[in-house]
Amino acid sequence: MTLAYREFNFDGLVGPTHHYGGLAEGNRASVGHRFQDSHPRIAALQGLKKMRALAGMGVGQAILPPLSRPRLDLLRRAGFTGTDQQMIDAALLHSPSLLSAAFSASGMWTANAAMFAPSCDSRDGCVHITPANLVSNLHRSLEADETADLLKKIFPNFELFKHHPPLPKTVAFSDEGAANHIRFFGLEGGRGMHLFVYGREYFGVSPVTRYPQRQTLEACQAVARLHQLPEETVVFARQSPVAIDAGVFHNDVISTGHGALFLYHAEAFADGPSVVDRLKKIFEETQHRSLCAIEINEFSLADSVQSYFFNSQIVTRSDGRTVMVAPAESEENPKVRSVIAGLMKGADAVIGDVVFLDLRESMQNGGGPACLRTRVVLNEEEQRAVPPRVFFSEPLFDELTSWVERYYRESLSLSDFRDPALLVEIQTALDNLTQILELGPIYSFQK
Ligand code: SUG
Repeated sequence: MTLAYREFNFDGLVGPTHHYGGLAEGNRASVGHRFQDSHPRIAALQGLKKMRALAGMGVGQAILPPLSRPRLDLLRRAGFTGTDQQMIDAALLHSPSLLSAAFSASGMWTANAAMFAPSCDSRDGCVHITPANLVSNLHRSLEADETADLLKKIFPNFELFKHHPPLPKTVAFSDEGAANHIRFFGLEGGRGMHLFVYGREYFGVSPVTRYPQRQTLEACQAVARLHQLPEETVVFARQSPVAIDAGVFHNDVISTGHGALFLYHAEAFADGPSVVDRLKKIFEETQHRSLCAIEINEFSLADSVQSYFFNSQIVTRSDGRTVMVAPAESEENPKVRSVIAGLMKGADAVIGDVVFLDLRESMQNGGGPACLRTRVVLNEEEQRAVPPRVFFSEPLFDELTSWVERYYRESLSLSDFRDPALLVEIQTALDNLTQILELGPIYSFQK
């Protein structure tokens, strides 16, 4: 008997310190917007509107609160001394990027928060959760332990949810979470199959790239083992080094999947044809139907990175149609727009409808629609074990919108981090948020 399973998008609520630090090497948007003014209020509202659009389609939608920032412990551990104010002033002067890292709101891209395996996939019938260690970037590495604690609050029944610690924090296990993972399935609630994508092999020879290869094969293998995924349901694939050097820092910038649909760029993988053959074969063997794998070669890697086409969310709307939720940048690129039109054409159209969303504040840091969410497949019992207020509703949307409008600044630049009023605003806002979400104290300053 198959239990009723449902996929939820857990979106990261954009935090009040959203800014452009230029912190992520190899992520063109991040580097290109370094130290430009950001707009945290608009950023958070854009994210909330996306959640509302998805929920309005009948898609499972939930929220993960932002992590607490600033992390002044980073400054102290890096040798700055004195009061908080003195450390911030000195860091702004001597190491603005370190200051930016301490204030980074990068936890908003929850596709990188963790990898999840649904209970219908794992051998022990539990949901498995491994927070990403994110060791490739200083600002993101700060997220791992906080995310691990947060996920224990959101998925608190340890019989149902198996929380693994982040993988050992070393380059050998460099792990960026679900951004390099796609779960395919033939039947909702049935056992799915898994594509894990890596850039580098720690114990093997890897091609040299100019930009960092953020995910290792060893990390992918460890997660597949920890999550008790049967070997016959797993494929590991190497990202193309050419793609990495074109700014494809995660696989979700160059391929995507939903159910039995797989869209991938012709230059996504080091050995594309063999990856696709393996996926098709395993899909057929495990799901007893064929994978609809569509290679996109009508636009370049550069167009992929500029438009974030592959970072669209593909979802099933309540009327049964497959909908692509794409960033506005995809509509603005004529080649990409025409590919989308092609996917929607004819009797065998794989996309039934497209919705373009303005997520520019996040996009300017390299975070599109799919980066802002992590997919969690839960059965009814598991859903009941999650604090109910984190599930999206219209009243929650209204409350969070007023909350953002009340506490978030219209714009932020790095020098604003010197303002002592900002720290008070952030703590008051986050404290208030935990009340709205009825989560109890989750931040260290509340304990
Ligand atoms: O890790 N940007 C993030 C964007 C993450 C996108 N996620 C997915 N593709 N799933 C990153 O590169 C920029 C922060 C700054 O520069 O201020 C940043 O961390």
